[in-house]
Amino acid sequence: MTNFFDGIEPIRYDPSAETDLAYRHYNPDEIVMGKRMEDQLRFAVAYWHSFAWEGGDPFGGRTFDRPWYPQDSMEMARAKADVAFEMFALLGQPFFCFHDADVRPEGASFAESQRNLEEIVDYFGEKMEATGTKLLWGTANMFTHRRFMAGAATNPDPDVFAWSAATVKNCIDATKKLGGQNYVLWGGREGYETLLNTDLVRERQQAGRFLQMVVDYKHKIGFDGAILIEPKPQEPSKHQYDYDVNTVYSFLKEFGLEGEVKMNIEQGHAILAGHSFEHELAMAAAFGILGSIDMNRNDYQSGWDTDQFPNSVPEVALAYYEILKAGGFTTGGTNFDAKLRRQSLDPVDLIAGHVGAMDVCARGLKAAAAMLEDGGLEKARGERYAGWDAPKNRDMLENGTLESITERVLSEGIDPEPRSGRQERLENYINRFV
Ligand code: XLS
Ligand code: NI
Ligand code: NI
Repeated sequence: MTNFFDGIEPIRYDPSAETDLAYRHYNPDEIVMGKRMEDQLRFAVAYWHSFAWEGGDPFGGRTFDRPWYPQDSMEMARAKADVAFEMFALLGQPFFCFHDADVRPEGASFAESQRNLEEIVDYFGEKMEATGTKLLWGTANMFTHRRFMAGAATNPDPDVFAWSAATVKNCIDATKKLGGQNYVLWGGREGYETLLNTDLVRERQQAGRFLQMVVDYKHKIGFDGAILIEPKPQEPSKHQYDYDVNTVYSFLKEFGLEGEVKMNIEQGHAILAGHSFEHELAMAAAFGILGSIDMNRNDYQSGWDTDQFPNSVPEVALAYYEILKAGGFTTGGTNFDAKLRRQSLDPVDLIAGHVGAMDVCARGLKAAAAMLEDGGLEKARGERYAGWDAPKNRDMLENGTLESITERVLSEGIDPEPRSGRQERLENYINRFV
């Protein structure tokens, strides 16, 4: 045991607790729509923000003071892992997620980085065995190091493409070895800053080939988790190729991968793309590619990906509504790709951030389940489209032509009668549950 979280007891479900370090809504064993709440929500801690990020922003460096800094040796990597797994246990967190660069020091060569990763993966394996914590997903950090400044798979330099392919291979191997349930690709720098120096046709081709290789490798080694792409419109690239769910879906179609790859959808990224989170979730569900979520929000005034813990029950409820409606998570879960504010220096802040977020999600999940069970929204939606149930209208959609429909409009004297969309009444309805 380290003494990092000294004085903090394991977090329990206790609605009448006096401390803020208790779950008031997250009750892992409570049944929500036929499943334990823990199995519906499938919470994960993001290793990078909680343990590797040092509190910097564009105007200032490190604010946190952690015993595993500087993060440049295997000894420190193990010290960091010790604390991480203690936090998972305190929270009762079933899952975590990591990038290679979060967990191992960068080596002097590719081979040394690879050895470092293998070593820490073995260390993780022992800890996972001992604590029961599972891996929701693994991923590669192909955006921080300067070699990736012009992209990874989409880099103009074939050597960077090669380095990236080898990196992803190692990270999929690590994920498989740890029983990871998904492998995520977020294309942080798979985009461009200026068209003046960019061949976007070529770069998209490279990204498509790269993803085909990832899928081939997954099948070759028998990794049975899902491959997920995490869309984001910009930041750090000005224009990212994986802008939003719709853009990624057409990319998957173009490269014949739509049956192979699903989405990891992040709340904050959806907003940056000019959508709501529930829009992105519903779109993915419609395409059959809803995989997992990053449940972290942004500051609505700043327009940046500020990665804050969620704290709005109504927003979260609408997201889980779409997820439950689509049948709930299978391999996916709720990852908190969230970091503390840089003034939140204390170990207890790290715990409190997660406790609050889990409670917000639990409340949202319960509200979403109640809305689905009540059926009010689906009933209203059904009524709105009921005209399409009439055989002649179904026939018009399936077999009509512009001429035959014109004929109908004239012969039946069709004259549409506008009807209320009832938005306010539906908003009031939602408010009864959240
Ligand atoms: C950054 C992304 C990143 C991915 C994992 O905006 O959200 O954290 O989730 O690479
Ligand atoms: Ni993000
Ligand atoms: Ni993310």
